[in-house]
Amino acid sequence: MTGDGEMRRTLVIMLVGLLLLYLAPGGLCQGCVASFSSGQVALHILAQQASCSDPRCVSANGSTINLVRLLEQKFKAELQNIAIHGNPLTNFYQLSLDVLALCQLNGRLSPASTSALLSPGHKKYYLGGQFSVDTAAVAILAHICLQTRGQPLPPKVYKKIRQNVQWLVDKILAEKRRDGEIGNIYSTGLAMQALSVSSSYQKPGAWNCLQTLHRVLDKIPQGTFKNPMAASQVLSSLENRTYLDVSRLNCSMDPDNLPLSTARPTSPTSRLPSIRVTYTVADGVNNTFNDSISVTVTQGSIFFKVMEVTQDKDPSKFSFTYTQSSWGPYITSVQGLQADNNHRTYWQLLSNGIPLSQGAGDYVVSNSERLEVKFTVY
Ligand code: B12
Repeated sequence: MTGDGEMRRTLVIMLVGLLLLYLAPGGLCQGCVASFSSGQVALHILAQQASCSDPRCVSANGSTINLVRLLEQKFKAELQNIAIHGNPLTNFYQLSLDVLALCQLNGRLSPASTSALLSPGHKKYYLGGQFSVDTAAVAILAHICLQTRGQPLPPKVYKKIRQNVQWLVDKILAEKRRDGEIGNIYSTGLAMQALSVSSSYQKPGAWNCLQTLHRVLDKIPQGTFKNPMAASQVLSSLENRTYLDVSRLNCSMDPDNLPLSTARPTSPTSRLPSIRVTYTVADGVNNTFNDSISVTVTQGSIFFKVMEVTQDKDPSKFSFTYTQSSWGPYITSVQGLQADNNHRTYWQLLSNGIPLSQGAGDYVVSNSERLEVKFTVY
């Protein structure tokens, strides 16, 4: 296969997952697109571009949508929200995705204000006191795009972009662990992309790419990337590609067939033993409640199952709501107490007091485990 063909195939696979997650069976519907967050529009644009469809001309219920124009509007709304409330409508991960997509598609974007927007800042790059490697990684890709898209930058802006990238690279490198992971295993793929396009900002030997690669490869057989979003975010770095390659495709090449695999039939499982776990729901912000229960579930059950079982047992204490997101079920309320982006509150998942690095739909619980969902400020 040609280099371009190969590159395209990788990008299509990595982004088509995202696309499929969002696309309604008959294509995009105009109402749905309008309700997308800015980052969702940005991901759509990258996915369309990676599959050689024009994001400026996407068919939706008989008419066409210009996703780049739409993203410009959504991005403007994010900036307005920051000006009024001090917070974006979403988060800085999505703002970085927005800049990345607008930059790649030559959308309207001021490099001067963008470099100020993505400059170092605690509220931007920290979630719950923890540096967000994922956010920093996408921000680096966005900055490198601005630097390399061929439009001359005023010296002051150029300098600001360099300073931002240097800070982000140093911060990411500080999150490198002995085993090669950067942040946690789910941020490692994005961090690899970012570090691979910013080598001129790193001292020689500052990052051992091969060690990180081996760490990721070792985790694949353990099912660590079974979640389609986790797979899509790690895949490009395994192929030595980055999201910046999306705009470097040669779409006049003959399209390669997409090797979409069909789901393997699962073999029937024999009766599994039961395990016992304790489950606590707590308001960690205003301390209005703290309720625990001990329940039995089948071995191999996910966190979400425990939540359902306890809800059935005692809905007054353990009722909850969730929304379906690209990563699976996202817990939005427990005992009627709603997470609220404007107040930076969310329902945090913990096991034996330690925050989980997977969601309720993926995390498999073990016998005697102390599970908790805790209302927390990030
Ligand atoms: C911002 C963010 C958050 C914010 C979301 C609110 C906000 N201000 O936007 C906060 C801090 C609240 C958060 C919470 C959690 N997060 Co988070 N989050 C992210 C981050 C950095 C960006 C998400 C985003 O905007 N994506 C772009 C938009 C376009 O996609 P989207 O699907 O529409 O985004 C929404 C959902 O992803 C949802 N969301 C955010 N995190 C998670 C986690 C899970 C498991 C689910 C189902 C949904 C979800 O919120 C997004 C905004 O509305 C990602 C990083 C990444 N690599 O993706 C991590 C990430 C998705 N989160 C992760 C985790 C583990 C969690 C928690 C489970 C942590 C915990 N121990 O409690 C909780 C979710 C618990 C719950 N209530 O169900 C992991 C998921 C890994 C995995 N294999 O499942 C990631 C990849 C970070 C990481 N490297 O570990 N998160």
